[in-house]
Amino acid sequence: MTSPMVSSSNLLHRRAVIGELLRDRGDLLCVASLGAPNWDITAVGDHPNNFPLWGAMAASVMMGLGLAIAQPNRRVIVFAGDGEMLMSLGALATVGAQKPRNLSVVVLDNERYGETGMQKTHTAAGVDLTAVAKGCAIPTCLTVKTEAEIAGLRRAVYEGEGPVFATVKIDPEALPFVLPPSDGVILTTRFRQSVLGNEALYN
Ligand SMILES: Cc1ncc(C[n+]2csc(CCOP(=O)(O)OP(=O)(O)O)c2C)c(N)n1
Ligand SMILES: [Mg+2]
Repeated sequence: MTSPMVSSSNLLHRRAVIGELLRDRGDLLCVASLGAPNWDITAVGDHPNNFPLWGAMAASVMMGLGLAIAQPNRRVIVFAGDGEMLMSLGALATVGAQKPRNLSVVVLDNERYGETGMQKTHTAAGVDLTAVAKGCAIPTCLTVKTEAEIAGLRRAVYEGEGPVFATVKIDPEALPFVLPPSDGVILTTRFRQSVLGNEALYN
C-alpha cells in the first residue's frame, strides 16, 4: 500500500512527519537544528514561534531545554538531525537530570550528514539514540518507523508528560531548500515578541 508519508524504500518522509507534528500546533514553541530540519519546519509553514538555528550545530537540545525551563506553561519541541544529536549527546543527560515536563526532542534520523554530502553517521552503524536517551533517564523514549506510530508520537508531544525523546527513522532524501529568515536579529526579535508579547520590545 502506498502513502504520501512513506517512500518507495518504506521509510518515512521527513516533511510529512514534521507536517503532522506541527499541524494545529497551538502555542507550541519549535526549535530546529541546522540544515535540513530548518528547511523542513519552514517548508510546512514558517511561524513566529519557530527558532531555526542555522549554523549553530549541537545547540538545539540545550536551546530547547532552556526554553522549556523558562516557559514552563508552554510545550516545546526540538527537531534535531541525527548528526546534530550525535554531536550533543551530553545534552540528553542534562534533559534527563532536569526532566522538564513540557519538552519533546524528536530526532530526524536519516543515518546521514545530509547537509554536507550525505556521509553516513554512526546511527548507520547501529548506534541507537533512543537507547542513549533511555540511559540518560528520559522517561518516555520511542523509536518511530511507521506511519501508524506517528499518532502516538503526536499524543506524546501535545498531551504526554515530558520529557519525551523520539528517534524517527526517515528516508535519506535531499529536498529543495525552503529557507527561513536568515538574519539572527530578525529571528530572535520575532520569536521573543511572539512568546513574550510587547514586553519583549522593552527588555
Ligand atoms: C560545529 C560544526 N561542525 C560541522 C558543521 C557542518 N555541518 C553542517 S550541517 C551538518 C550535518 C548535519 O547532519 P544532521 O544533523 O544529521 O542533519 P540532516 O541534514 O542529515 O537532516 C554538518 C556536519 C557545522 N555547521 N558546525
Ligand atoms: Mg542526518
